[in-house]
Amino acid sequence: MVNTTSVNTLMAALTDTGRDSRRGGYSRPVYSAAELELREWFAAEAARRGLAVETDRNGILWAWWDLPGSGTGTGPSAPERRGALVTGSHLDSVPGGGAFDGPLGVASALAAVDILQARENDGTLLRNRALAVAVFPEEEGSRFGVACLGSRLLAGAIDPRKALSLRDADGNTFADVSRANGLDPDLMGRDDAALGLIGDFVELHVEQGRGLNTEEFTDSAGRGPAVAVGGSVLGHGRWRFTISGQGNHAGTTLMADRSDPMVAAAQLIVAVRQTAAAQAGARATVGRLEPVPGGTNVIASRVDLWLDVRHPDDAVTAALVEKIHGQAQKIAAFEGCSVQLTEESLSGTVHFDPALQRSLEQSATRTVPDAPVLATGAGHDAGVLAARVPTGMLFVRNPSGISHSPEEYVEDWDADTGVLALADVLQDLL
Ligand code: HGY
Ligand code: MN
Ligand code: MN
Repeated sequence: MVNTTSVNTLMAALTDTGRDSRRGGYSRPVYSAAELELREWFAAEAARRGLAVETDRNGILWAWWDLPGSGTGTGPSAPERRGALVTGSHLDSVPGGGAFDGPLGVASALAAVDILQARENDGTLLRNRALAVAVFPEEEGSRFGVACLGSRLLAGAIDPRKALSLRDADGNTFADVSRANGLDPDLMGRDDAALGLIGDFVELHVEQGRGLNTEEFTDSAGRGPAVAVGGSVLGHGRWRFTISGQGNHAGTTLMADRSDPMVAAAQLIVAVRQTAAAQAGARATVGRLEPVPGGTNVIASRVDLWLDVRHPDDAVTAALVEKIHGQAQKIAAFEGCSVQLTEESLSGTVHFDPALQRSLEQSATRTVPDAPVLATGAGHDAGVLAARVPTGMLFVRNPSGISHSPEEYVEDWDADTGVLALADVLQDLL
């Protein structure tokens, strides 16, 4: 009899991996020692459940629960795997991120497999298809700058040459780092064989926002549904502004003689906030700014800053970026600087497969009767894969709604409820 393991027990095993003492929270960039340690944890937990663990040519981990009596021929070509049900998420994090963004979906998938294997053993589950738990690399884009890099490569949503030439802060290319982790860059990119195996993809994820905690869903005691079904993923993009001025000495350069890109950057960041605040539903953020050379007694010669803009309407996102670019040009000119804009990634708003969403609503509400359907402002691999296969999401309540921060949190009982809902969703789809 498979003994089921609580998702909280599985998550507890990750508590010390990739802790960031300077930022707080966790820093687990793709292919860092911390993320590789989590990959090993996942492979060991999957093997303990008798799942066949494989790494595909894009570095995506697949743990296969094959149909009974399936041929031993594993690998993506195994015919019995066609139309499989796939669940999972990511293990990499943002710098100083929370414990749940990504790992909760992976740990919940493993805990749901325990429940489903117990149901198959006692005859209450008869499966018509294989199940796989997938782990996608570089979902956060924290090391190489493009979010959902693994699922974009799989789906053909990024030119592999662009992906492979991306560099991390130390100048390592994604090609070199992939090669150092056993992949062949020449084989990376759209993988129709692997995609052809996916019948449906369902991702469980910590809720990033307070949708489940609004008055609409919570009672006077603050109790509310632990789970929501995903309806859509907000379109989002990332742009890099390079503002160039005149590097100089902080002590010998009079204020009137300066072309200081840091001053231009500061004004631009305020303009970004004002422009987005004036547009209903828009989000625009500058979370990363890198002055060159970055000395205390040095007027910067250049400042790179990254803009993250999101809105339900892709045309509004484009118009916001255009407006902000115009503001940047004016501000830079006034400061005697120049500015260059580079689009680094862009994804349109995604609405999940309606039939799969209805199935998730029916199944999830067995465990969580009042589970609402919520949009998410965060990007996900499920959002990228939606262009190629039917995908859906479940969100688990996060009391504060805070994410991409050490304060991200999920109550144990909500996490357990999320697993039960996921198990029911997967069972009905199997
Ligand atoms: O940026 C995002 O929305 C996601 O967490 N990668
Ligand atoms: Mn995530
Ligand atoms: Mn995230």
